[in-house]
Amino acid sequence: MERYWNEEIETMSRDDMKKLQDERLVKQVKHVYDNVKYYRDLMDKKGVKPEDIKGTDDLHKLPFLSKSDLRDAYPYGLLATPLSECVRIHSTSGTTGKRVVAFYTQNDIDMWEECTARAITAAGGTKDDICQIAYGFGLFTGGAGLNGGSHKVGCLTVPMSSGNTDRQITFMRDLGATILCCTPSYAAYIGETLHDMGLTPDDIQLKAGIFGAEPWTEEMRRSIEKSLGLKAYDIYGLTETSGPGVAFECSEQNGMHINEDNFIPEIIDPETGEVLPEGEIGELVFTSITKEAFPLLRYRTRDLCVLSRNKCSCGRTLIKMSKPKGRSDDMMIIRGVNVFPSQIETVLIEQGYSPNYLIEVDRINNSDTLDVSVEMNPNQLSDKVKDMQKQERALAEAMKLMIGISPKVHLVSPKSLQRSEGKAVRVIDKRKLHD
Ligand code: DLL
Repeated sequence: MERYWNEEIETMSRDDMKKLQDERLVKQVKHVYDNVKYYRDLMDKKGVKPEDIKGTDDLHKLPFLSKSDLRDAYPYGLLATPLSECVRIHSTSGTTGKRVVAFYTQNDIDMWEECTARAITAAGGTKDDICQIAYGFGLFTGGAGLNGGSHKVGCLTVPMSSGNTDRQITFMRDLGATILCCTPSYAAYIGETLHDMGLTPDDIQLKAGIFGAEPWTEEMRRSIEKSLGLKAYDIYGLTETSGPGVAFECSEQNGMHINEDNFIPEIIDPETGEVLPEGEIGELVFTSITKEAFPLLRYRTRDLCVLSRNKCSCGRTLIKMSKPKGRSDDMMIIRGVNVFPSQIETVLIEQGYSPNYLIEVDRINNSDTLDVSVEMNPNQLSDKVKDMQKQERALAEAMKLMIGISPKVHLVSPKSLQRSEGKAVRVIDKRKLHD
């Protein structure tokens, strides 16, 4: 039997949900216009007044907001409530420029934890579960977000944070953790470590994993499910919209339900900004209709995915988003061809290789180069150079079929590539250094 955290919302009819969204959007636009000068200026520039927004059908009239706006407005420029109403901040890692700082009132935290409680429940979590949280705690939203949801559901919560993998496994065994929350790349690493310790999934009690914060493929899902003996559920979110729990997977494990009572999704053409019909791939845009301190209207996530209202076997009526294919800015354009790291990951796991790989892109003599280092599993090692070269060629051929161009594949020794305890770094694009 499917369990819901908030059955009324999660199974609400489309008409009722639209009505709720309409009301909340109108209120939110007014809140933002009245309290945030940055937005007021953007809306005035576009000639839109709060009265022009009567419901979700008018959403397209509002201006977009992008990461560069968040940077321009850093740190307080988009705050919509007095600072004295805020109780917490979280922040992005800021690897590509200035950090983004997001603010939360207590109501914002409650809404966010409600969303992660829905995700934990959809993964089968109840108050009888022991939930080990191995996302990072701190400015990153992963640890705090799942921690709060786990408390709400009433699970015994183990706030491990990431890292110290041997200790993760010891605790998991000693306490009998049943749910693991971390990034998929860290889950894969925990699975590998379990195996290296001479243990099997039968030695642990995990039944579900809630994995997100980075792109991962179906092949990776199956590999983790096998190595840890659990069912792996995807979870999506971003700091700007509160954190994990904007969308979550259910028992169908086929796309993530968006918490539409809080976040209205749109898919747009990333080039033109035109809103695309349901079913088409494009950039995901969110409008947060309940956030108080840091509400974002039509925020461009840069994540590419597809929305679907197809009936879901779990009974939830919340719209679903497909697994993001990666950020539009993760897409590599190599010799004019669009390549996503996820395509390479799919081929690797399908061909029986480990999910430990590193993609390096460079430009040599005006031509783009693509090198993929792939870790072998111990059983793939060979003393014969010829054998190794044959394996490399076969893998390069399989990748060419998938991506359309030929990479140079380098098989490297087991355990020679760096493992990830958070978000894995899969691509080094050296072309950027020359620009
Ligand atoms: O990664 C929040 C989060 C924490 C989500 C824990 C899920 C679990 P940021 O660090 O701001 O926030 O990064 C947000 O990560 O725009 C996506 O590109 C990517 N991302 C997040 N979840 C997924 C997912 C957190 N399930 C950015 N699949 C987003 C693919 C994801 N990409």
